[in-house]
Amino acid sequence: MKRLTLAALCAIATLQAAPSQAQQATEIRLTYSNGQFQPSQVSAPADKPLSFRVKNLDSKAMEFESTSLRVEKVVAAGTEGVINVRALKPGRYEFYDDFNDKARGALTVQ
Ligand SMILES: [Cu+2]
Repeated sequence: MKRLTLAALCAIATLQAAPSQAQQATEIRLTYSNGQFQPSQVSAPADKPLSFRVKNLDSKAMEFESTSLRVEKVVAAGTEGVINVRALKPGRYEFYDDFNDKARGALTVQ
């Protein structure tokens, strides 16, 4: 998502970050290279906060985004982004690179 919703989403992400860090978060490590997430399918336990660590190995920026997780974060080329997510109910949550239609993945929470 871009433009008007960006500020709102960023505010949500910031608010969620503080309580997540107090509890023990499940860490999910992803790399992004050649325009793809690796791995693209990940899983995590329900009812625990999560932290995605996304390492962008490509030479241009990507934006880790998920509508269902209500997060988005630009990760500059050659850097790592940390995205904190609230504790989740069981389900499937898709994520993608908002700058690249072909980069998609999913988180399964169970
Ligand atoms: Cu976006």
